[in-house]
Amino acid sequence: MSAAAGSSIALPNQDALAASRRLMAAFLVWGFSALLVGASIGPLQALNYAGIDLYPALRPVLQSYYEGLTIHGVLNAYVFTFFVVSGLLVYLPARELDLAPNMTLWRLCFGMMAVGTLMLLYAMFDNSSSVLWTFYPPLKGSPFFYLGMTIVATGSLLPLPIVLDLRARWKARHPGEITPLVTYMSAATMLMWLLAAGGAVIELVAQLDPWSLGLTRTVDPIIGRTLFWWTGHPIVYFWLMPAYVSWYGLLPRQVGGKLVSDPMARLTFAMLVLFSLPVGSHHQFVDPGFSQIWRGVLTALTLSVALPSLVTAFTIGLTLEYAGRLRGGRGLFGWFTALPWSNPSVAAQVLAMPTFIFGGAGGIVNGSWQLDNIVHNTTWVPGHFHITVGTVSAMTFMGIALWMLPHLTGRRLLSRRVALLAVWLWFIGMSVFALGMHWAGLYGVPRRAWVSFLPHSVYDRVYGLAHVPLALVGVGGSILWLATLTFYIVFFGSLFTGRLLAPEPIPFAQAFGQEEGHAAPPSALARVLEHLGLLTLLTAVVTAAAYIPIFWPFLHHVTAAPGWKVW
Ligand code: HAS
Ligand code: CU
Repeated sequence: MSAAAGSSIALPNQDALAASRRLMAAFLVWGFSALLVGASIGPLQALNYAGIDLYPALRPVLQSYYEGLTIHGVLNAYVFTFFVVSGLLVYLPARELDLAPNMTLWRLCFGMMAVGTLMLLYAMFDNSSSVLWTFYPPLKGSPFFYLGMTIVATGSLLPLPIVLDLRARWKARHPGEITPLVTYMSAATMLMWLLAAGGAVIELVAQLDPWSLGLTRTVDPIIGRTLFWWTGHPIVYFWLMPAYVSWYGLLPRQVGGKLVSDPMARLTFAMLVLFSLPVGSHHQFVDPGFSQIWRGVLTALTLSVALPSLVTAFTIGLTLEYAGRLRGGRGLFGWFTALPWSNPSVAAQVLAMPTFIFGGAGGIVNGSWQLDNIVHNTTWVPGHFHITVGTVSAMTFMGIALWMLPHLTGRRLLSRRVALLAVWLWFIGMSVFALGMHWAGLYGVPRRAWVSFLPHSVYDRVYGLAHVPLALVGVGGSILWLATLTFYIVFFGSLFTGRLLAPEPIPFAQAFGQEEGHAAPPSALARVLEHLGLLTLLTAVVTAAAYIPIFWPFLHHVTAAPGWKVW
């Protein structure tokens, strides 16, 4: 039951509810369809590292490893996540507050991202834009790629005014109360994204769009990269925070317990807003133009961004333990095995957690300047992000889809067993794959390399030492292919099943101290953290303080590079 239930706010009428359910379903289906295409290409890349080159068999659909990798990265990292997040961060707050969202803006968001996606698909599948997900200049793709990316990125900002409007309308009727938790977390995520998206939008509008259209002849690569990472680091929290919305705001009820601390959830989100922004250049430890002092500062700042996730590990860990003990779990780990593992939505989200412990530890290695010199640009880095975005975000979004599809469509899930099989296969496949990628990275195997294109004798000579980890990569990728297949049988199959007898509710969680239907008296911490506007302003100031010294010398020594097409 929502925190606002029982209050004087009128429910949106049935037509409005049905319309918002339909649009949310459209966001889910588009997002997951993008993941289907993106994820289907993944095993080819895994087999590439295992020395098996399947690309020649795929012409003319895919010309090269690099084309496939670009489609994989763009569809999974941008299109899948943006659609799912832009749906969830409007739908969940609107339902929590029992208010109708601004449907015009929400439809515009969907429409812009859909048009942008079609442009990206066109530019990628005609092999004009194999510039990978980071689209670093001076690699030069077609205008459709950059314009499509600009439209998708701009569209992804539209949930911000919608959620702020919902919050303002709710606050007008509840003077003095603090924002209900899911809405708070959604608004914080979107405010973070507003500040974060600035870098890529400036890069696209000021540099890459005019350059690809032929209006300018050259481009400055280091300014482009720095603008990219201003967005490219915090974007990972635009993938993570919506997963945390589910872990804090929904999962506690799904496991049959309560969230142990509402203020800790708010603190986590406030810290994520503040700490995500100034650290983007930790992706540039080996780029020229950064002083030693800056590299040291970036290392320290990066360690701070791990703090909110450490808080999450303890808060969610305790929340799960509480639920497990309520369910009769005993002993050191009995609570863990007592969780409702037969619920595939729960299994998907909880399995992502132990994986993320390793993802987080690897992140701390990456964030340490000296250690990053060992792993940078090796397969270690994609190993890291497959057990972060590829598990925490992807598995949590899958877990959400598994209760949300029945909730939205009124139809039952095709099969809980097949769904369970899918999430376990995803977990096992991703773990094996990531183990191999990290391990191979320590042998210096480069990321983003079409190694299987080499003659076998050369491949064996150069990568022979790493053959065990590279075989694991191939095996993990193949298991992931099975996981994808089984998940999509359930996902699409569930759109055509029989009707549910009773509607599937949204599992909004209660926190300790809250009674069903009544908001808790807010803690002092929650009251302080309620000032999201001030937090955003502070973050903007800190971000400017971090980036002005970085950009200043670059703007005074501009490099004019012509475009390259190397594929
Ligand atoms: Fe990262 C590179 C640093 C987190 C994604 N990262 C990447 C790239 C991506 C990415 C996509 O500093 C590659 C970009 C590219 O193409 O070049 N990352 C970090 C740090 C963190 C971190 C410090 N990354 C993420 C998340 C991502 C993500 C989250 C996606 C969603 N990353 C880096 C750095 C690089 C980098 C450098 C550049 C490397 C290079 O050389 O290029 C931190 O936020 C991590 C904090 C996380 C934790 C873990 C907490 C654990 C939790 C689970 C709890 C478990 C429970 C269960 C409750 C401290 C919350 C318990 C029960 C049991 C019984 C087990
Ligand atoms: Cu980063």
